[in-house]
Amino acid sequence: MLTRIDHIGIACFDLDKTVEFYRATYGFEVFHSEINEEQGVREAMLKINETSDGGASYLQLLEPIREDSAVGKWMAKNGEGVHHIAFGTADVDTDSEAIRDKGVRVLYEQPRRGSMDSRITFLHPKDCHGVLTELVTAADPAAHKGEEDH
Ligand code: CMX
Ligand code: CO
Repeated sequence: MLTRIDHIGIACFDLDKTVEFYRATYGFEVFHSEINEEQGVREAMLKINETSDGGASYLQLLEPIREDSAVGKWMAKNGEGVHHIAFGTADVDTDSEAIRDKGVRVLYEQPRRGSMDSRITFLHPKDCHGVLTELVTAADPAAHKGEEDH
């Protein structure tokens, strides 16, 4: 069951400047940052609020580290902006299979590693009314108390 908005993924040209904008304008601080080589991004997670399912909602700021990455390709066409939304679930495997059975293209055969050791998959935007949609199962939240990996 999808129980929260886990994050909104926002593509940016300069992660440090964008982090500073969110800090100076809204007071949001970086909760976690990392480089995800497989996804081709440098990213910062800004925690906005805890949620009633024991998880949290974040903004995920994304700077591409390769032009041919998903975010790099998207930015070449669209510039900066909202790239995807992500719903949180306790069981990404079951939920993504159920959604696949409804005829929506799930992009990965098996969920892959996402931010903070979460497990993630994506639904094709063309099957979701133009919205690239991610499903996320968080790792044990106690394992990531706002540390910086990189
Ligand atoms: N939102 C909405 N539509 C999108 C989109 C997005 N983020 N990305 C691509 N599209 C649309 C394109 O506009 C294009 O539409 P048209 O044919 O009408 O022009 C169509 O989808 C195909 O796009 P493309 O530019 O040819 O790109 P690809 O098909 O090579 O890749 C996708 C699209 C969704 C398969 C790819 O971006 C992907 O695999 N995404 C999942 C991984 C990802 O996004 N990782 C980064 C985030 C990591 C994280 O969240 O942790
Ligand atoms: Co994401």
